[in-house]
Amino acid sequence: MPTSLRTQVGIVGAGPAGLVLSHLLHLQGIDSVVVECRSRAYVEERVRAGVLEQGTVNLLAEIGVGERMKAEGLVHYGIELRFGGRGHRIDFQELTGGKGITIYAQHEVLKDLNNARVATGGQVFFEVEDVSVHDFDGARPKIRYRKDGSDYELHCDFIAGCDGFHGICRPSIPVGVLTEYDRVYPFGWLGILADAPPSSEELVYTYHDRGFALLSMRTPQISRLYLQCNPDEDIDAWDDERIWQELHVRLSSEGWGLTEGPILQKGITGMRSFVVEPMQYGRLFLAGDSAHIVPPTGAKGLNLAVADVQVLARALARFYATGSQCLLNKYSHTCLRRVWKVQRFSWWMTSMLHRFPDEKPFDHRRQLAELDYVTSSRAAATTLAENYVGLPME
Ligand code: RFL
Ligand code: PHB
Repeated sequence: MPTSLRTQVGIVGAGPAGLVLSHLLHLQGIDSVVVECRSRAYVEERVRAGVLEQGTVNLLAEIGVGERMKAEGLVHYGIELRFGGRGHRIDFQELTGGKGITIYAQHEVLKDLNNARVATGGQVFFEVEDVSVHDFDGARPKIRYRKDGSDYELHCDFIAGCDGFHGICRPSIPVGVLTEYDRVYPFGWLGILADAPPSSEELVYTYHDRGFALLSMRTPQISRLYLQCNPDEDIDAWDDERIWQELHVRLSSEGWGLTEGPILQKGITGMRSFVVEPMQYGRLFLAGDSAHIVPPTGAKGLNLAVADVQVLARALARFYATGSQCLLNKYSHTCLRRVWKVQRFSWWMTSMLHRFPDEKPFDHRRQLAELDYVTSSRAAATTLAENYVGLPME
């Protein structure tokens, strides 16, 4: 017989969505348990996103996990778009009435969240196995899992599926309920983390004949760089010398140089756009990457995950305060309006900045015209800026 446990909200996954949700609920006096299949060390070291929208920064500060982010995060008020060997700055501050973004690694956010959950008595169970979700079409859903060789059954009022794109929550919803919208791009990103001071103060998005390249960073000492590559590229075919050589070529600009350093980590990521509708079935709510994926060109995945759980936490708080399911019933609709706008932006940035294997000379000229337009028209630059710093919540 499994050991029976009880909580109000059972959360699958301790990524940004799961941990922010758990902390938001705690602050409203709502009890939750998070179950995570990986170890705490793995989650806190996995290199992923780095760009936080102003709204994400504000939320993290409001919920009391912003201290290190405020001290160590790098605040940027613009990005550079580079093409034809020349850079063009998009000035966020001027175009959005003073807004900016903060560079602070996703795994640092997760460390801060885990520390806050531990300090406030939060229950986050790492390295659990065989997680499954049950009975969410009725009023008494359950999460079953194994931990340290023992079986558990967690009884809850609601389940939050925050278990990412490859999680088990979305596939547990009966066939025919969800509609999937999907686009897979014919390229990937080869990403490196390098022990080298960033060669530019702001992020540089480059469109080059040989493909897209991005210069980003984590700290004043550590650079994060990406190259467009084939989706099935073999990472072993890219030794450090080849990576730096390609970065030099694609990022080159007159009077500018790229500083090299030891490569600390490298990997290849596929690129896709994906949405399921609705983001809810019965008492199971999907949030973050379990419900949608964006290609990283717009730097939106983490921010969208945080936006979803803000909506969900507010809806759950209303339910526990008043018994009203009104906001819970609107959860999917509320999130999806914003999700689709962010999908559009991420698709647009991706389409504008990458070389496509099947493109015609017409497409290439059109992309260059688009870049020229975005960097020379205030109206066009404003649409990029207001999406990049983050659209309003509702
Ligand atoms: P996560 O972070 O994938 O967390 C899901 C968690 O669930 C766990 N899990 C399970 N736990 C229990 N049982 C199971 N059966 C489970 N299956 C899975 C997983 O171990 C994991 O800990 O999803 P979440 O919380 O929705 O957060 C989404 C973000 O992580 C993601 O969107 C971003 O990293 C995307 N992203 C970026 N987003 C940004 O906002 N700004 C960026 O600059 C940015 N850059 C990026 C990115 C993603 C990248 N990669 C590697 C995909 C750059 C890259 C290269
Ligand atoms: C990153 O720093 O990892 C990063 C920055 C901007 C993006 C994607 C990733 O668009």
